[in-house]
Amino acid sequence: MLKVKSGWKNWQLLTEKGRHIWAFKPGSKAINEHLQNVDDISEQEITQFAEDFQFDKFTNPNSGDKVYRHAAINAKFKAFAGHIPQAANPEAQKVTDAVIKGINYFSGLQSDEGHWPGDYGGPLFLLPGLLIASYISDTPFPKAHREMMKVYLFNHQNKDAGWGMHIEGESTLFGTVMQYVSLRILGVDKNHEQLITARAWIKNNGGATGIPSWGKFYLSILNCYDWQGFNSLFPEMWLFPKWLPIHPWRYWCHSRMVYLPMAYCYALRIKAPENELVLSLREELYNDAFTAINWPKQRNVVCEKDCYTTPSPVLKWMNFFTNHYEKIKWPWLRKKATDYILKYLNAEDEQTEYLDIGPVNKAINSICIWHVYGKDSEQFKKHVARWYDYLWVAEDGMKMSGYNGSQLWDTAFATRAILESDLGALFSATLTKSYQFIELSQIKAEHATHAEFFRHPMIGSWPFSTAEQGWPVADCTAEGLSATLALHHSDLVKPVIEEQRIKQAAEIILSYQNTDGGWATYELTRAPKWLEKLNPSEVFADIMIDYSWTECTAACVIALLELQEVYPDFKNNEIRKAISAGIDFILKQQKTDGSWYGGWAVCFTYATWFGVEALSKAKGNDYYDDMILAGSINKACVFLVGKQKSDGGWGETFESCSKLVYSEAVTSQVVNTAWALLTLMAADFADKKVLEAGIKVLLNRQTDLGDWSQENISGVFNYNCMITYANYRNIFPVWALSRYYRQTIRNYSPPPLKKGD
Ligand code: LAN
Repeated sequence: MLKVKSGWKNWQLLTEKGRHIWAFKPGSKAINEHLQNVDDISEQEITQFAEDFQFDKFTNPNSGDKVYRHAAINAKFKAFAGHIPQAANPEAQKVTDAVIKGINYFSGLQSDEGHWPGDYGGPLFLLPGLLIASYISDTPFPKAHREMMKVYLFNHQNKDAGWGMHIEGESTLFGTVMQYVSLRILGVDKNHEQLITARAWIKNNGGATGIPSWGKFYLSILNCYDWQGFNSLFPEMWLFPKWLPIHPWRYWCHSRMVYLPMAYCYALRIKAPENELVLSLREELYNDAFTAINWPKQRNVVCEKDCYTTPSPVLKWMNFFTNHYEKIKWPWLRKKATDYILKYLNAEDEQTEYLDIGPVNKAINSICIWHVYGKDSEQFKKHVARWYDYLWVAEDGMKMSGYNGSQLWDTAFATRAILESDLGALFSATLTKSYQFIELSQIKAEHATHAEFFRHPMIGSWPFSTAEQGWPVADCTAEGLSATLALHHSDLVKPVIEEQRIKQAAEIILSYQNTDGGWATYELTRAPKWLEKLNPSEVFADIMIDYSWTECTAACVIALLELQEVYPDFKNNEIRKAISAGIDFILKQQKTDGSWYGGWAVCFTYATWFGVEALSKAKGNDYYDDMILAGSINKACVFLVGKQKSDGGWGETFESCSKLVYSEAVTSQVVNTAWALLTLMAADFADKKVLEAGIKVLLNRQTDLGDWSQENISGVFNYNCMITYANYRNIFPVWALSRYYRQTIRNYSPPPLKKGD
């Protein structure tokens, strides 16, 4: 058994319908009761944290989700006791055993309600926002949490004493100042060794005046930066006529929902009261005296190390006008704008049970709601209760997740991975639970205010995390549907998602298709591409509108193809057209070297897998010219074979995402290897030696229990920020091995199963 360190044991994950929160020594199991938590940590336990949560960033900045996994495995793990099929030769037996071991281990991590909780950290600018919300509202986290957050922040300091924008990134001013301020909020003395060196980093890089705009925003809230040094967010734009292409209802929902509360804070110039910490930070963060800084001049100053997207001349020109408008603004118009924004904030809170669409607006909405209704208001209390949904404990400490989890997404992938071969039938109990969770997560009702606040229709859709968070996503709907169809097809579960709900999901997918033939993330593309010229973030690219993506498109095409197999008469013409247009889009995205760029995971191996999976599934079915499909698939294979490393695996670094060129990792990575293998097998790649060499990497890296080690970070958003998908290291190797088993070994039919086995 895995040894659970004593400091880790005090942390327990409580889950309920996909909701998960980490609790320090929970007396009772109920989440809501536990949230009344008390500060019950002893000095001895704090010292224990320091010993038990050691982590070496310089060996690997990615934690392995060991706290959750060790506890889950100790509680639930049983070596596989079922019938192990005998293969024809030892090599084939190894693969068979690895698939069974891999699924068996992963089943041990499944929660009682059927999903796979996991670390979804990575970005380093999230926890600081939440800490600033807790600080300004004077609502501190329990001491045990605060201690664990410190552990995390200290653990991720780079060798040069700064912090990156994400755990693998080189130091940036944004990362460094935000972690520095967080540690100070958490009570760390400015003379702490790690803060002295961090301060030197900040000062050597020009001081906090050069922090990117989101940092300027947070520091202004904290009263450690002057609002005058912040470009106007022009709250009145919410009163524009809706037909204008620049009306914010047309923005990508994440930008819309972040700039909304930011505009509110800006309009009211919300800031913490001056106190000892604030005054001290003003001295600690700048090269000049705070009062001597010419703030308006700092608006566009951004440290070179941070700048990813240079502000366009159009944006500068717009800022010039909006900044001037601040001097002459009409109070009644401003009031009208902020009233509208507040109404919208309340609607977002209510529609998501106060989870909000993501970690950034979660923190900023909390600040607005605290400011408007006060600390004792019901609304604010509801916000605070949901702060915990975003916190995660791993061996590197307590972090803020990039979402309230990746529950549905991981469950859908895991289900399909397990069902890839007959061996999945040996795990019908796991699949029954996955099915329950998938069923639970499908969205069944519309909010009363959905149209008023520009939400895409959602009945029948699936979200990325949980139904209560409830923002539908196009490709999550596709994955939810594919997993459901695979489960129904397997005959291992009793179908409770009826035909009508399957068709609703298909209709939602159709409703999401853009005129370019592709699918975007949460909504249709609502404005032209030139709106990107107004991207004010400096640190992210392509955030202004919801773009069509290869991965999202492929997932939707695949789900529709699978639907056609089962319900050929349902909207046949419409679906066929949608599929063909989707394929067109995918083909257009292919690069001349045969690869596809991945926008949501690292990187070319990911999107190439999606592209090829969709095209090969469509082949031979009259949806498209098969010669063209074959040509494209072939090019993709040539690309992948060219990238195979000498050990037989594949490996990319996150720089593939930010630099847009394939960046080879020093060692091969099991997740990239699995994607490449899945692609080649989907393409029926002829040279089996290539496959065998890749499969060997997966086999050799599997641990005795059936896990794989955490390697490089796998996820990304907006090109420049990376995000952890802790379950990918299990899902994709299992999937690839299962496919290999199915294609090359399958000489075995599982014994008839009792359902619920
Ligand atoms: C996600 C996570 C899931 C991801 C996929 C489903 C994998 C993708 O195919 C579509 C886009 C989506 C839904 C996605 C979009 C951007 C998110 C929400 C995230 C990467 C998780 C966190 C990120 C969010 C924007 C983080 C907050 C940062 C801001 C810049 C607002």
